[in-house]
Amino acid sequence: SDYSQEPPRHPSLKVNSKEPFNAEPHRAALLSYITPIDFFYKRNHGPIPVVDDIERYTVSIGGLVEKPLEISMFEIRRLPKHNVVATLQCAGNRRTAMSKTRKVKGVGWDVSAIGNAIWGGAKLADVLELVGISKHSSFSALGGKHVEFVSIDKCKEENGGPYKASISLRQAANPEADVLLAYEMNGEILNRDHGYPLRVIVPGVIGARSVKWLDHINIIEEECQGFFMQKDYKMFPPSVNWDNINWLTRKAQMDFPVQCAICSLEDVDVVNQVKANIAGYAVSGGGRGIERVDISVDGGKTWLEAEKYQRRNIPYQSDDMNNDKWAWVLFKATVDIPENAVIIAKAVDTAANVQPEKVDAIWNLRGILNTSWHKVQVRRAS
Ligand code: MTE
Ligand code: MO
Repeated sequence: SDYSQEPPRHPSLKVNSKEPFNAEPHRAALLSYITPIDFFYKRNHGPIPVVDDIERYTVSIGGLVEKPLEISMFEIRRLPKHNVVATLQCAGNRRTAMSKTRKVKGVGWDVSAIGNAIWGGAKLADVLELVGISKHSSFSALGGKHVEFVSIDKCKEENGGPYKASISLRQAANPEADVLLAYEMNGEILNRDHGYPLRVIVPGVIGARSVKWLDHINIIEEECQGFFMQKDYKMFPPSVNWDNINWLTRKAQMDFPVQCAICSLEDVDVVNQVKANIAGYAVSGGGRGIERVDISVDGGKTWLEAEKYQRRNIPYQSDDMNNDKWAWVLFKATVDIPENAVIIAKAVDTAANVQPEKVDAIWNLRGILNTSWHKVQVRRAS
C-alpha cells in the first residue's frame, strides 16, 4: 500500500498504528463539548485516498431501486443542509484495558477513540428520495432492505478492495435518525483524514458504520457482506476463542452501549490538592441520553453524583442544533482525594442501562465495547 500521500497531523496525537494511521488525543483534549478537528481520533484501515478533482466527484446510488442516480458534490450541497451534533465512537475504544485481562486482537486504544463534532451535510433520507425511496419506508419498491456504503479506500482486510458497511433501510430512510452524508465537520470542509469530500455519519452507532470517502451507495436485500460487517465488529461471549469462533452466529454490532471515562486524569496520576476536579465524558448509543454519572473515590464503596453539562457555544445557528440527542454529555465533580485513591466513574443511560463493573464479564476476542467502570489510580502529592 502507498502511504506517501498522508495528510499532516497534530504532533501531540498518540499514534497507535502508523500505517494505517490510527491515533487518539490525550485525555484532556476531550474535556470540551465539541472536539477540535485536530484532536478528533483518526481510525483508518488503509492509506488516506486522494480526491483532487472535486468537480468530477460523484456518488452513484444503485441496486434495488427504480431510478438509479449519479449525484455530484454540487447537487448534494444543494439539498437542505443539516447540522447534527453527534458523538462518533470506535467500537475499539478502551481496547488496551480489555487486553490487560486477556489478550485481544486489534489496534490498542486508551479512552480517546471518541469525539463529538458538528457534522454538516445532507440527510440520507433526502438523498434516498431522489431514487424513489420514500421517507419512513423500510424497504424499496424492488425489495431492498439494507443500504450499503462503499468507499474509495483500499484495505488489506478486503484484499485491497474498498471499506464498506451497511445499515437498515428503515434507519437510512428515517429523517429522525439523522443519518447524514456529511461534507463539513465543525463548520469546516471535511478534511482528508475524516473522509473528504463526503462521508456517512450514522449517529448513535459504532463508528465503523460511518463510512468515509463515500463512492457509492447500494440498495441491497441482505446486509453488506464485507469483512467489517461479517468478520469484525461483532460482540462474542467470553467463551468464544479463535479456534471455536463461528462468525455467522452473531449480528453486526450497530448501537453502542452506555459508556463513560474520566479524562481529567491519566491512568495512574498524582494530584496536588486535597480537592480535585474529576471530569470526563458519558454517552450512550441509539439516541439514549445520559441519566446520571456516579463517581467514587474509595474504590466503589460510596458514590456521589457528578454534575453534567452539554450545551456548547457554537458561533452559528441552525434549528437542528437545538438537539443534543446524539451527543455525549460532559461531567464534573469536585471531590476530596484520599492519600491513595481508586477513582471510578460509571454512567446510567435514560433506559437505566448501566456499565458492567468488571471487564472480565464482557471480554471478547476482538476487544470491542469495553464499557466497564472506568478507574484511575491517584496518589496525593504531599
Ligand atoms: N471508512 C473508510 N472508508 N475506511 C475506514 O477505515 N474506519 C471506520 C469508519 N469509517 C473507516 C471508515 C471506523 S472503524 C471508525 S471508528 C470511523 O470511521 C472513524 O472515523 P474518524 O477517523 O473520522 O474518527
Ligand atoms: Mo472503529
